[in-house]
Amino acid sequence: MNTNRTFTMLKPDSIEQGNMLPILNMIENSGFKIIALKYKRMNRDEAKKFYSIHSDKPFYNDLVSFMTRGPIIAAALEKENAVDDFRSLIGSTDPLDAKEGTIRKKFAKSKGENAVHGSDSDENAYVEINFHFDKNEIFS
Ligand code: IDP
Ligand code: MG
Repeated sequence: MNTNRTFTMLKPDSIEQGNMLPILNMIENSGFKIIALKYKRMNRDEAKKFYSIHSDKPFYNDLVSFMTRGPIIAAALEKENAVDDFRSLIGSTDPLDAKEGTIRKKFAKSKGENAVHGSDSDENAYVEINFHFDKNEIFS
């Protein structure tokens, strides 16, 4: 298991509000190397599969609709301690709880539309990177 990688998505709200480049800047300025990058729109099946762990949650349908309403940026990131450091950079799920200086504090409008995704474990980072990227699309 590679512990130096994580996966992120800039969610549709970030793209709609013109925050794509400021967020990518924050990510690079925090020491993450972008080793794969894709601008794409997920279809409903992809979004349902990506978030299948939440399929029993009350917000699942809204989450799938939100994540498919427009394009996202998907990226694989490399840095020592990538998963934990990236979770620190993005802040709490609910921007009201997110610390000053975090991406969600700065850009997220609500707990649902919260600007970015970040993997929660090395295992999930591996699964999520492979969900969105072929091996030959990763430049490490
Ligand atoms: P995380 O993105 O901080 O890891 P998770 O609990 O894994 O948070 O939830 C995945 C995503 O589902 C969140 O980023 C958010 O978009 C959405 N979500 C989580 N909890 C709620 C909620 O209580 N209401 C609405 N949307 C939620
Ligand atoms: Mg999560």
